[in-house]
Amino acid sequence: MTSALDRPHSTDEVDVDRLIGAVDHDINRDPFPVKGLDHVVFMVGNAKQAAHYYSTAFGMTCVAYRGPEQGYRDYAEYVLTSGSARFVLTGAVRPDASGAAHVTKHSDGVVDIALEVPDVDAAYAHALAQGATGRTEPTELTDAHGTVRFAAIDTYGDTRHTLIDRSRYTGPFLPGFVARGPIVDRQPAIDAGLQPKRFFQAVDHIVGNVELGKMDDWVEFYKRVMGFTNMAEFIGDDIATDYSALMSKVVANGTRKVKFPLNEPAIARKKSQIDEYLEFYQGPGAQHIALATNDILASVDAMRVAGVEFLDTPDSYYDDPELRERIGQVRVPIEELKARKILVDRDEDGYLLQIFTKPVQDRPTVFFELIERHGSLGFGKGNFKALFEAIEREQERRGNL
Ligand code: TYF
Ligand code: FE
Repeated sequence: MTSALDRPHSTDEVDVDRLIGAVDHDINRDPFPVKGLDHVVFMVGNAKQAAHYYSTAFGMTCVAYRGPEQGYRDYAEYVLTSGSARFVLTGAVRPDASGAAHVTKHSDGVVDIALEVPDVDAAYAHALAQGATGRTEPTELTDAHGTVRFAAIDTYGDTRHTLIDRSRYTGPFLPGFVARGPIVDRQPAIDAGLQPKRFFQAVDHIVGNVELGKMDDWVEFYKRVMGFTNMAEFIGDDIATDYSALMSKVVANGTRKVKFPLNEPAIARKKSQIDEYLEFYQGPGAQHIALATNDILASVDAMRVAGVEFLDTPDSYYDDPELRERIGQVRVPIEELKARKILVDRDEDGYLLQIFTKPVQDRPTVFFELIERHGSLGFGKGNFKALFEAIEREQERRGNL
């Protein structure tokens, strides 16, 4: 359907910084310099099957592994990448490993949002001096590929931020991990033009859900501990009570490579989707991970073929003359977006295309977003109404509204 379209290709030469809306900024002047997102760790019930899912349905490539075979007796861990995005899928091998209790309580979820920093000791000391709770003291691991230094601090719920310096390391992930090849061979599908080489090239932002009344505390946490600043986009009282049933503010580091929207439930006419999350996740946690792509049409097509379910958007969204007026010219005809239920928003800096998956586990908790930015540094404010109506239709189907 889209072969004749103006389609970007060659994902190898993609400018990842542009895809995620990064801006010029010297991190060396920051109180807490952050180079970018290093990796995201998911604690899952069955890492072997999760690694297969993220390989087939998200087009990721397994690059490293550690488990009982390496003498790591409690867990099996698979490292998958897609461009600069790196996911670690961790599954307990023994019932007394703490990860098993984590899965019992939360089901599959994000345990660690790891940040790459130039100086682990300085970052950890600064964080603790600003009131953060230390989880792991600075630690060094060395093998034939070099040295990695890391520490970790607590954030919302049972989530942590590992702070890692891998500038002196050339191995596949961390000491202890062995290189491992892809789990599925996607090459024939790529060669046949059925799949893009990568479905996404980077993590754009990770959203945290926190309890009622706690959003501003967590905004202050990221400002104080990490020197992050507020981005303009937020969902305030007005939007919350009318249709979103949530409040949201965004904090980001100086380069905008690391962006953390923070949501709390709002008292509205309907049960908040954030309350539904907090109930099923048994507390605060990561709600959605937005994945940056340079070809959202190809990514959505490939993911749908692989069985990923996306939120529905009614045709009326696309047929509204006000939308066409607001959006103006984008790189594809609106009909191509309508066919895939992709949302579009424009602000003073440019436009963005975005779409949301349904939750990716049985509990209505973690989901993903695909985002294709064209200048816009926003989060789709113009889509909030259509998006939250779609989420509420799903809540209703689950009997949680
Ligand atoms: O990250 C964001 O802010 C957008 C919008 O529950 C959004 O993706 C905000 C809250 C939410 C779902 C999406
Ligand atoms: Fe988002």
